[in-house]
Amino acid sequence: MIKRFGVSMEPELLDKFDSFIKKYGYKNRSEAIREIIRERLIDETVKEGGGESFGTIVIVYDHEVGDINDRLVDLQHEYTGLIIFTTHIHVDRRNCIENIVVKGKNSEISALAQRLRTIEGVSSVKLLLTNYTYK
Ligand code: NI
Repeated sequence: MIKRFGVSMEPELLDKFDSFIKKYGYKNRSEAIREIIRERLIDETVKEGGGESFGTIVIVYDHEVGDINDRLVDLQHEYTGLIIFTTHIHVDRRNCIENIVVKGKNSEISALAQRLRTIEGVSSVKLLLTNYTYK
């Protein structure tokens, strides 16, 4: 069942929203609002540590900093129940990208992402979670 409700907003914001809808090919405002709400609720679920998700953690690091390769391998071996696979890209002489695909509790995925952030030489950690329990 679908319920209707009214939304009020400034005309400038609505113009920007309509441009966004057109750019990304949404059928209408309702469809776009539903997707944005779902995304936001997933973020909240992650923050609260509830639920399970498939996720991807993308890290960028300099492989010449200290013993970073050993630290990254050791850390990933602590999470063998969470990590499905990892791909490694040699970007240039020093920089590497790893794409770590995970499935498990949001709280554990967030903890792994946070630990990756604290490793010296890691310059970027992006976490994307897809909570398949949301309709
Ligand atoms: Ni590399």
